Amino acid sequence: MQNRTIATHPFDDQKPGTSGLRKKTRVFQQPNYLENFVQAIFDSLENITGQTLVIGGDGRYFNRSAIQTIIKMAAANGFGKVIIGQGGLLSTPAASHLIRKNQAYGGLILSASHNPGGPDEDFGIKYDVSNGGPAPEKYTDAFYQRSQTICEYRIADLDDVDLDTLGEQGSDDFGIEIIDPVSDYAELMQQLFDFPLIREAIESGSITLRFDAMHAITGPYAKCIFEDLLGAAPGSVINAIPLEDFGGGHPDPNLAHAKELAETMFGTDAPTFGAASDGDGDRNMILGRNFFVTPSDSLAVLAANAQLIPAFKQGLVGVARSMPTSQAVDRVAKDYGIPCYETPTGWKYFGNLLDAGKIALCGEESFGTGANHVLEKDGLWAVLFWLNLLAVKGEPVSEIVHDHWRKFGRDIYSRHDYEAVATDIANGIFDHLREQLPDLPGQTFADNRVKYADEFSYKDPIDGSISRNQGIRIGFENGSRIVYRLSGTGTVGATLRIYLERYETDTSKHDQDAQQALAGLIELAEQLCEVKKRTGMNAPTVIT
Ligand code: VG1
Ligand code: CO
Repeated sequence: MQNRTIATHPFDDQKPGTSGLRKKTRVFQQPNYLENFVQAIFDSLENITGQTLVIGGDGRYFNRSAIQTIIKMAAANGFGKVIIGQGGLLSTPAASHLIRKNQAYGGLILSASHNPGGPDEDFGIKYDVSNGGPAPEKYTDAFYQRSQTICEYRIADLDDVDLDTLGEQGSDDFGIEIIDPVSDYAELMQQLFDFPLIREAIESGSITLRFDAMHAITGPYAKCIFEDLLGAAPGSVINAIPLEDFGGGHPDPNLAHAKELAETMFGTDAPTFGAASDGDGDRNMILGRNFFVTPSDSLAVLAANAQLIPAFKQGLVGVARSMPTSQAVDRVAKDYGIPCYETPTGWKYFGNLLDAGKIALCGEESFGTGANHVLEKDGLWAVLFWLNLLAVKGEPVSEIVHDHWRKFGRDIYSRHDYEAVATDIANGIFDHLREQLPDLPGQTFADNRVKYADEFSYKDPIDGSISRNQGIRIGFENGSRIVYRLSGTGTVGATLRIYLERYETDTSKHDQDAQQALAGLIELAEQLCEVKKRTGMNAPTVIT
């Protein structure tokens, strides 16, 4: 095997965001762009010689060719072995599991998650460390630093690898193993949940199921788990074949993008349970018949009922949520007397807490839920958790959530996204908000008296690292909150996210429409940030 060293020049924009580096596919396809970033990662890691690297992606356009390049670079940089999902496919949680199971050094996951795919859409790459979790900030900072000074990369003169044939290829000093992407993951799920009980509920017809894989990575996993192992009727998994462009849609599991599923679940003769996942399989959307479960509520319901699931028989040691996620799970933690941590947005901040055994369950408002079985959020795992719960309780989804609200109150919640805002306007909005922060506490807007107004920063309780500027929070005496953040996953301009929540204990008001219930806060949020005024947009691009 001949290694070559190729001269290159830095690109100035290789700073990883909330979850890896995401750019337009054509940016990644520029000569040396992918190579530079991969070499910057390899250069930042220590002692990789002879180690194992897991590689896989969500199957989007450019996945296969990126994987061929990465394999050759891994060989030239001294890795001893690569483990690759067949066809170059691995869901993010499955990749995390494989890293852990094989005691690999780390993994490279090719995905831009819920962003659309194709030659004119998005591509992405992220690195997971040996615990199977996303590289913490100290790594991603190092990757970026290295990318700014890089002047060469190393690549081996290897033939393209046959990604489709299972088994071992390669040589004694560089092993290449193509594995079935689904089987290890499906086996893990069977250890965590009561499959016979769920199967019985599905076979008896008490649970009827529709899962929308959105032409993304979870198709083959969902077919195996729901249809083959749990006996759901063939066709229960829709849009099951991963496509390079996800069929032209956004593989983003929300009511706006998972239209087909939403129509079914809110139509006549809806199944009792519906769910969807995103491009790389780490997000989940949960629906009942005629009922949408907000991700923040889902996290709280799972936390409150965790002991009904085999994996959590002993209860939870602690929970965590990202800062903008609603405070619903805090109420459960308080009731159970367990700690609840508040972290910045992005799964990488949960890793230390999970690893240190401080928490067993965590989640984000952006349709992400997960636990300590892998160190990524896990879409199908969350769906199985709900199925297990439904099988134990024998109640409809809406009843379970209403019961929860009766006990804990409802945190009425919504997120408004303004996409593709010009960067200078977005910065202006934040400067304007920052100027107001010192004067807000004590002011009253309608029935909302401001308790605190600040910019969130987080000190990791395990390694003491500090992450600043993680979003602006305005909290009110009555428990309501408005949070403003700029997205770190977009590829065009800036995306402003406004998170709104209001706490409601009056059960007669629990069925209110969230947009109506939050109307006052929505108006106040605009008054304070002026996004509509400054951009000329008259409505959010997406409301979830
Ligand atoms: C978004 C979500 C965040 C999530 C991240 C990655 O980030 O808000 O909660 O962790 O996507 O999820 P941002 O910076 O755009 O708000 V995924 O499924 O895209 O890997
Ligand atoms: Co994702």
